[in-house]
Order: sequence, then structure tokens, then C-alpha cells
Amino acid sequence: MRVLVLGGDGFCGWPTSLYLSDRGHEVTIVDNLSRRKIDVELEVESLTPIRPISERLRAWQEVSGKQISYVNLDLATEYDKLVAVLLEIRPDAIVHFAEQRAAPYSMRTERTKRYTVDNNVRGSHNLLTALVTAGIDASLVHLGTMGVYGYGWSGTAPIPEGYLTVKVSTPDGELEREILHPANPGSVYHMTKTLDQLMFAFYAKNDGLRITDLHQGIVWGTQTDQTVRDERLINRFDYDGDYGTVLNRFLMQAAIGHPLTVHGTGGQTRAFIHIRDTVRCIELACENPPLPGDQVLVRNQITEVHRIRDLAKLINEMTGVEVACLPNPRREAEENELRVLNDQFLALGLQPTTLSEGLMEEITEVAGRYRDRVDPSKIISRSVWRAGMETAPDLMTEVPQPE
Ligand code: NAD
Ligand code: USQ
Repeated sequence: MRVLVLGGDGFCGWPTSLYLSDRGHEVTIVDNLSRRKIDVELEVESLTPIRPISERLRAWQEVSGKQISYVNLDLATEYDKLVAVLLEIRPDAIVHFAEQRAAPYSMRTERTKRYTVDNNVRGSHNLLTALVTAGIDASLVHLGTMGVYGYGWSGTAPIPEGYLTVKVSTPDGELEREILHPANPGSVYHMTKTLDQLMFAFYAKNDGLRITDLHQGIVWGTQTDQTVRDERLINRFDYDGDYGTVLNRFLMQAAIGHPLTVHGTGGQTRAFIHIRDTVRCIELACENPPLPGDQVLVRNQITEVHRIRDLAKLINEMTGVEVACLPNPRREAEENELRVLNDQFLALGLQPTTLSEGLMEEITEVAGRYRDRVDPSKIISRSVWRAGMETAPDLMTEVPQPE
């Protein structure tokens, strides 16, 4: 397949691009490098020393003999260039990762709220209308999020893959309908993903676009079979209070002996997936697209569900690092149940990497190896959901040297 990977320089996009290239697909990355610029703005760097995109691509060619092309393009603002790229490459599949993806960053200021909406909603809509204009019948695979369903609304009822069957009373009896699962976003970022869903539904219905929306859980881990082949291929690892996601943050904290930063009671329950499974799921989704005229195909891209305090306890038992329950900077349910159906990917052959397999390796091989790159003043999450909410002070001023 000729595959366009939008956002292919990012945490999920880079290992996906390498995986697809390794599997013999012809890959072109499109990315405006906005994520690297946000690191500069936040004065923080990936825990792992990621290389510039051109060096990454050169290294991949040296290691694998395969070429990945790269186009610097802003999906949200460079519409004509996007149409030209689609017409030139005529991709069979497009993987769309290119959005501002951090919930805390999206809630940080008025400017970052507006940027997140402008970037994500305009980017996705530009892509949809460009596909129609260019007359390209590519299968579009978008990275959505479990957060579109929200937490707690359905109690212990399993969250279905995208659609809910409902019964509506009418004067003529009961009507059964399948509807998009009600959207219940918990941040401006998650809200943009629920808006994406409506745009996808419209373009699938009106223009027959073939769209898969992957409702992915929190991704953990760093490396894949491809990124370990050369240090210049290393994947990014975000640990800061805005972009770092919970499990990778705990792994980094365990590696330096920083108390594990549980927000509130840690009763929040979330879905998880390892980065190795992410890349496999993307290939499966590209290979199994919907047909023209089909409704958007929604697949839940998750492998495990865990409560945050249980994760902290597990890492505490493995490493002895203490758990700190901190004021929660977010407005979210303190405790929630979560059950999620993920039958589709399992039926397509996904063999999940479980938490028990990779945790210790991740602490020593990645987080431990680059511990000197941690800036402890960036660890505590300080982007609050409403002005005036309390946040914790720094819990560490210097990273201790290993004994
Ligand atoms: P990331 O920020 O590391 O990567 C996103 C990439 O897209 C970056 O390289 C960025 O420069 C690029 N980008 C952003 N806006 C762009 C634009 N307008 N034009 C061109 N390029 C643009 O994020 P990630 O963790 O790799 O996430 C990728 C996708 O997967 C996101 O859409 C995210 O919502 C989704 N997702 C991520 C996770 C996770 O835990 N990381 C979980 C569920 C879903
Ligand atoms: N949390 C802590 N301590 C921390 C960091 C987070 O207790 O140090 C808590 C948060 O309060 C929250 C939960 O852990 O309750 C998850 O937070 P997160 O930052 O790991 O994940 P989230 O904000 O939901 O966002 C991440 C990605 C996003 C993706 C989403 C998938 O950044 O792109 O869409 O995971 S999901 O959560 O399944 O919707």
C-alpha cells in the first residue's frame, strides 16, 4: 500500500511509519513539527534524545534499506498544498495522527484552548474536503480516543465499539435505532475528537468516504522492534505535566525515585495499550477498511483497563517508590468503573502485550537510561481545568545520582 502518515514524527506516528515501512508499505510522512515546537514553548524535552526528522529518515534508510519520504505541511492551514500532496501520492491509505493531543495543554490557557480547536477541527475537516476535491478513494484511519465516551456515564455496562442500540417510543410503537455513542468529553482536547466524529459521519454518508475511527486508550511504552534498531530511531517519551501520560510518567518517576503522582484518590479507571500493539492495530485497520457507503467503522483500540491507584501500587511493589496522592488539577470523576469491548481487533488477530510483560524493562532500559535528562521542575501537572484550582508543589529539586 501507499500510505500517508499524517503526524508521522510524533510518539505514535513515528513507530507506526517505521513499522509500515518495515512491512513493505510505501510510506510518506506529513508533519509540521508543531509538537517539537511545543516542547520549546514549554521548555521541556522528550526523556529520550529524539533526533531531527531528516536524521531519523537517513538512519532508517541505512538500517533497513527502505526509504520514507517526508513533507512539512500544516494540515490546518496549508490546504492547497495538502490537495497537491494527495494528487501526487494518490495514497491507498491515510493514517491521521496530526492533532494536538494533550488534555492538560488544551486546558492550559485561553490561547491553547483555541489553538487545539483550530488545529484539530480545521485539520480534520481540511483532510475530508481535500479527499473529496481530489477524488481520492483512500481508506482513512483516524486516531480517536476512548475519552469521547467519557467516564462513568455507562456505569458497569460495557462500552460498545462506537455505536449504541437505543429504543425510542413513538405513537406507533417502539423504534430501534443504532446511534453514535453519546459524547461526553472531559477536556477541550477530547471535545475536538467528538467533533471529528460528527464530521466523519457526515462525509461517510454524503461522499462515501471510507473512514475508520480508532478509539484508542492511553498508550504506554516507548520502543518497538523497529525503533530499537538504532539509537537515532528512538521514539519520544513525554514525562512532563502536560504531555506525559500517566503510566509512562509513573515509570519515569520510579526510575528516579520521585513519588508517584496520583491525582486525587487515583480511583480514575482508564484503558491502556502498548505502543507495539498500536502500530499493529494501525496496519490491521488499514488492511480491513469499510466499503464505500458504509457508516464510519469504529474500533476500540485498547488491550487492558486499570485503576490509576492500582497502577501506582503495582509500581510501588516492584520498585519501592512511594505513592503521593496530590490535588487533582482536572475536573473529572474521582472514581469510575470502565468496561470496554475490544472484540474487533482481537478477531483480526491482535495479540496484546500486557502490562506484566513490559513494565520493568521500560523502567530500566528507557526511563533509567535517560534519567539524567529529567527536569524535576516539569513533573508536577500545573495546567488546571478551572482558574484557581490547587496544584502540588515540586516534590523533588534535583535528580539523585544512582547508588
Ligand atoms: P504527538 O503529539 O506525539 O504526535 C502528533 C504529531 O502530529 C506531531 O508530530 C505533530 O507535530 C503533528 N501535528 C499536529 N498538528 C499538526 C498539523 N496541523 N499539521 C501537521 N502535523 C501536525 O501525539 P501522539 O501521542 O503520537 O498521538 C497521535 C494521535 O493519537 C493523536 O491524534 C492522539 O489524539 C491520538 N491518541 C494518542 C494517545 C496517546 O496516549 N499518546 C492515546 C489515544 C489517542
Ligand atoms: N493522572 C494521574 N497522575 C499523573 C497523570 C495523570 O493521576 O501524573 C490521571 C489523570 O488525572 C487522568 C488519568 O490519569 O485521570 C489519565 O491521564 P493521562 O494524562 O494519562 O491521559 P489523558 O489525559 O486521558 O490523555 C491521554 C493522551 C490522549 C489520549 C487519551 C486516551 O494524552 O491523547 O486521547 O490518553 S484516553 O484517556 O483513553 O481517552
